[in-house]
Amino acid sequence: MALPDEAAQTAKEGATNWLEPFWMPFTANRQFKAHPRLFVAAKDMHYTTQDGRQVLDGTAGLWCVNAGHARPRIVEAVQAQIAELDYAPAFQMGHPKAFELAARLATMAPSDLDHVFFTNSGSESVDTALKIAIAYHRVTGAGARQRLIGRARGYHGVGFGGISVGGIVNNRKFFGSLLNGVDHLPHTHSLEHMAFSRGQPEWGAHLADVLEDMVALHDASTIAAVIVEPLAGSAGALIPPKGYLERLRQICDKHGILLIFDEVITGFGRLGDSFACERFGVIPDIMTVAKGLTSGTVPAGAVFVRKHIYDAFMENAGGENAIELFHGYTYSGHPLAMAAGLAALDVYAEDGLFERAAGLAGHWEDAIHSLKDKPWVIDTRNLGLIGAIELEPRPDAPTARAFELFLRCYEAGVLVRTTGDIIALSPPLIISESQIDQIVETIGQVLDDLA
Ligand code: PXG
Repeated sequence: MALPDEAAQTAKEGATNWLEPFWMPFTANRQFKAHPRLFVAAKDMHYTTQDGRQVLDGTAGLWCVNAGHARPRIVEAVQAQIAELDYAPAFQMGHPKAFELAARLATMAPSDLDHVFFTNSGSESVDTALKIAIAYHRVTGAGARQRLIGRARGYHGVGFGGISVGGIVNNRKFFGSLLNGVDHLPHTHSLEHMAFSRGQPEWGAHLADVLEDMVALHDASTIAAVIVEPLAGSAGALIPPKGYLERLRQICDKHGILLIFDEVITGFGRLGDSFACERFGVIPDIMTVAKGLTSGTVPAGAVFVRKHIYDAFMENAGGENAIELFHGYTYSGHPLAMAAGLAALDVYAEDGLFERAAGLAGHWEDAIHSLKDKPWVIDTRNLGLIGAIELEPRPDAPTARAFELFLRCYEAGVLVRTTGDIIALSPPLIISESQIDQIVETIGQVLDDLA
């Protein structure tokens, strides 16, 4: 691939490959650098590749560009913000847009999830939520509650807290002993019991009862919180069984355990409501978001807490000048992120994008399940504007078949995401029915001649 002029000027003397210095995240670096795939522009539903091709975005970037690419309102808000107030100190000082966005988010979230702590990513949101949960018990006199419970196949980002409660083996096994005192619930996915379910599977609510076994083993007085994704995204779109989240909520209530929903993927309309907790009618004590908060435009995340949690910190911290929570980031509530977040919420509301996602869900479901009888397909599943197609792995090479499909779809002009042998789809909420059909037809054609 030709070296762009600018990169040529800055490339190190003698560098054989200008792509070499960037150590890419969660990427097969050697494969990529031998066969680069570069996007140079994006607008609405499409990326433009470096060689000038249009690629339909079937994944909203990485599950984040919910409003579609380069929406003028968001672009202009960020441009204006950097000229007006580029940065303001985040500790002991503030700027109006952080308060304004927190207030809008609090109004948008159900129940009394009405206080918002800003971060810069989903990983930071998760580690913040775990720390708030443990500290909450300490400030309310239950400091022995330190144990955290996650779930197998859970993804909660890449901080040490997040990988400790997470349950994706490759994300954990290289990184030492992780946090102490963490247990994992079983995941809820079973091809035997739920293959080809439309929407929420009927089977699996009883798996929440394993939490009772953990309480019996450790005693509730040692357990701070349970964290789950309402719908597990990264593991390949594992849809929660009917009644499962309700049961988790009941058991947590019974034992004074905080329930954390990680809504980094499910927040901001992905399932047709503002948040998954609203859709499922199950309210967590703490909720993490990122991605769609700014429609992917500026890195940002947030943690919502219910009123009693915030109040506990305010009431137990000592005198008025005492800091209530020793936690925060240089860029908590960064002006560019706040401007982007406010503009994204405007676009979501004005274009009715959450309702649009809900309205498209039926067509999306039919489209995803139309791939049921294609070669190698062992499951199709969906909820809201999330879909997954699970492939039979090649016996000698797990993940290879799905990766090849990903490459071929990209060549055919459609961006999909694969995890293991699962194709995960999550388009921007502005997608049209014919674009949904294009995604599914492309995948179908690729499957037809995939070995
Ligand atoms: N929690 C959840 C539920 C996530 O999905 C994170 C936390 C971490 O967010 P940050 O912003 O730190 O990356 C995530 C991120 C994929 C994929 O294709 C998923 C994520 C990120 C990148 C790729 O499955 N989820």
